[in-house]
Amino acid sequence: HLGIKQENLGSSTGVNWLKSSESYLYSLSPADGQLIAKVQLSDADAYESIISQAQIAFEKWRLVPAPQRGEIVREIGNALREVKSDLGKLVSYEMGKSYQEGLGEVQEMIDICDFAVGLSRQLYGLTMHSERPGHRMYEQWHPLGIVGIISAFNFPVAVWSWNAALAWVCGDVCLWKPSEKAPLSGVACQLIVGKIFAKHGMPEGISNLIIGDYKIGELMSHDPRVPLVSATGSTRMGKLVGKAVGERLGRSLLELGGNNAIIITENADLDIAIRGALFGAVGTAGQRCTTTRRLIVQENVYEEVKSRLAGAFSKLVIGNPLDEKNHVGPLIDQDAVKGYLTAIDKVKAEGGKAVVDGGVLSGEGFESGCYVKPAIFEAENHFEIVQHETFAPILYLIKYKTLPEAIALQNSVPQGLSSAIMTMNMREAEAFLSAAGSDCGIANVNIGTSGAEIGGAFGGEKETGGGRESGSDAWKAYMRRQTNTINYSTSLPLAQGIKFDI
Ligand code: UN1
Repeated sequence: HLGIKQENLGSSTGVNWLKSSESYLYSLSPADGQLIAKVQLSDADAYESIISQAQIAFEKWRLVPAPQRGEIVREIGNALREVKSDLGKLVSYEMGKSYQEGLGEVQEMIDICDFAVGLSRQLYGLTMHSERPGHRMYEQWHPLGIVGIISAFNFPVAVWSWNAALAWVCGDVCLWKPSEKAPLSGVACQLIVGKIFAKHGMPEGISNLIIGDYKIGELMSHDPRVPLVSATGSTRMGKLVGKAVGERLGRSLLELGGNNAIIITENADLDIAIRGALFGAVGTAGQRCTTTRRLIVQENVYEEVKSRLAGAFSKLVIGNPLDEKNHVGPLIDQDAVKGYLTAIDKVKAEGGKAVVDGGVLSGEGFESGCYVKPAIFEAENHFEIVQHETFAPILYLIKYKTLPEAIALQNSVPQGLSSAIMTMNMREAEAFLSAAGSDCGIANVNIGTSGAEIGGAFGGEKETGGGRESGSDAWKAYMRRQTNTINYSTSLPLAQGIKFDI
């Protein structure tokens, strides 16, 4: 139903599919281990032809009035509504998240399109009062150019759309390198949007897809023709991108690893706390950058939280993500399973105690070897493995006595993406949200760490990279600001009262 055919399994500039190298990327489903398709990898030549198409497209697209650009994004949102279940299913099959979460991911895409449509009439600049008589000052926001988007397997389509929908209404054109682990989802999206731009007679190259490995990421990062590179993925990758883009003084927008904690105080509504922690820890099989990795629990409720959570984990049904009776699907691949097993060995070696032990599932339905048991360990925050983001469903339980201690533990990791406190006590909640509270880009009260809505700015501090995508005023990263001073008087006074007469 998504129109994916043999001839469009590769890179493209809109509806024009490029034939490039004879190397392929194999898209394997972690759900059943089957090969879904092989997708043609692009090389440096294909990259060059895409960049020239994108440059030509930008010349035209930047002059289309922003509300008209918004109208096209509205149609993209409507097209996504039509294919929600098919695209949700493809995402679920290709990367292994539950079908419900696949649908949720497509809903995020629809939501950001709606947001972008409204934004297309609200790309506001300020006006200022000039200190000089007969002068007017204002600022305006202009399109930036080609936006490079590097996305990760865990949200293979939504994170691209957060960037692309905003970039398009801002008048930019996009060059998207989807995750090597989910290229088909990328192809499906390019087919959906390519047709809509073509229907409006817009040039090829407003939406570009480039299927490739890290070398394509390197080309983009070093390329001054790409003024903004927005990258989502590991801290290791983000440091490389940030360094390369920084060297040419380009802009990067980085959304990297998280090590997100929920503080559960003795004043928490434990029903909500347990449910929030459960979905936070095992949703997307622990492969969200917002996944709850640490639970910092007050000592008076620690034992109760521990036993209730263990009870909840025992009810989790693990299996094929397309079967809606299952709560938890597979990890993305065998490497991820290795990472999960290594983390479990490490936490045990450092003195962690299993509350719910892990393990790899085998037998019927688990042939891909990617299904693992969500696990809980009692641990200490300073353990090396606890400081590290393992992209798997492993939850660390940490005990605390006082709230300042809990906040210090929450902040004592290199990452700073998402955080939450579970409490019915207003003083505790406000202390957590204060300047001396959570140091993360996202701080919640009485909800978990994951599942952010698109209306807020999304991203985090420290090793999370500092970028903000999606809602609020994140659009400003996709435009260049210009300050304009206009003299409508008959003289030429200088600013700061400087006299310069001859
Ligand atoms: C990610 O894991 O990279 O807040 C994005 C959430 C989702 C997005 C996660 N809305 O969990």
